[in-house]
This record gives sequence, structure tokens and C-alpha cells, in this order.
Amino acid sequence: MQTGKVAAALVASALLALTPALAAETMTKASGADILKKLNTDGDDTLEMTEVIALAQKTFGAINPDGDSTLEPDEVKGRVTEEEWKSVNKDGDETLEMDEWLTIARARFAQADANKDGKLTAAELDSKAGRGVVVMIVK
Ligand SMILES: [Ca+2]
Ligand SMILES: [Ca+2]
Ligand SMILES: [Ca+2]
Repeated sequence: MQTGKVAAALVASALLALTPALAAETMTKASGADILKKLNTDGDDTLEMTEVIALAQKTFGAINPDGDSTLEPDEVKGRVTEEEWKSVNKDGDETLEMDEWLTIARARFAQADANKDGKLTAAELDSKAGRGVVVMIVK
């Protein structure tokens, strides 16, 4: 009996520990359609620039566990390329400020918006350029 309870508690705590990591993994790999279902709030079937910028601002906070006003290289690992870092980090410090982060988000939006209508569809989010937007708007 006792052993069973302990085992159940262990399983429960292991699940709790795993859940955030799994959720993060799932969201950056979610399909464009799933991203829209979850993150598009204005009832159309696309993400506009204002939505992407608001989401990118939120993600900035979510991937910034030390709570300072900047992203350090390890915090943007897998999300920002070295070239992008160099091109937006004009002050040449070792950190990325919010405005620099959003400059990257805007550039990626423009690249992903294949038909240049100012909206990202599920298919555009699923393109290679679109995945670059996705990793900036979900954790
Ligand atoms: Ca929308
Ligand atoms: Ca930081
Ligand atoms: Ca488009």
C-alpha cells in the first residue's frame, strides 16, 4: 500500500516536471494550423504583424528566466541566428534588447509573408521562413 502511494506520487511529480518541457517542444513544432487555432484571437484565419509583434513581446518575457530587460545568447539559442544577432545588435554588447528582438521578428514576418498581403496563413507559417516566425512567438 505504502509503496503504491509513493510510486504514484513519484509518477505525478515526474509528470509535473516533464510537462513544461513537453509543452515547449510541442508549441515550436506545432503546425501552422494549430498555431493559428491557439494564437489567432481576432477571428480571421491569419496572423497579422500586430499579432506577431504582441506575441513576440510575450515570448521575450517567457524565454528570459533571469527577468532582466535583455536576452543573452543562451536564452535565444535555436531562435536567433548568429547573422541576425550581428545585424540587429548595433550596440555590439552581449545582449539583445526588446527593440532588437522585434526587429528580427518584423524581418522574419516579411520573409514569411510570401504573397505580401500582410497576413500569415497556416501554409506560410509552415514554410521554412514561417517556422522562423513560429520560434519567436511561442516558447
Ligand atoms: Ca489574425
Ligand atoms: Ca536575460
Ligand atoms: Ca500572406
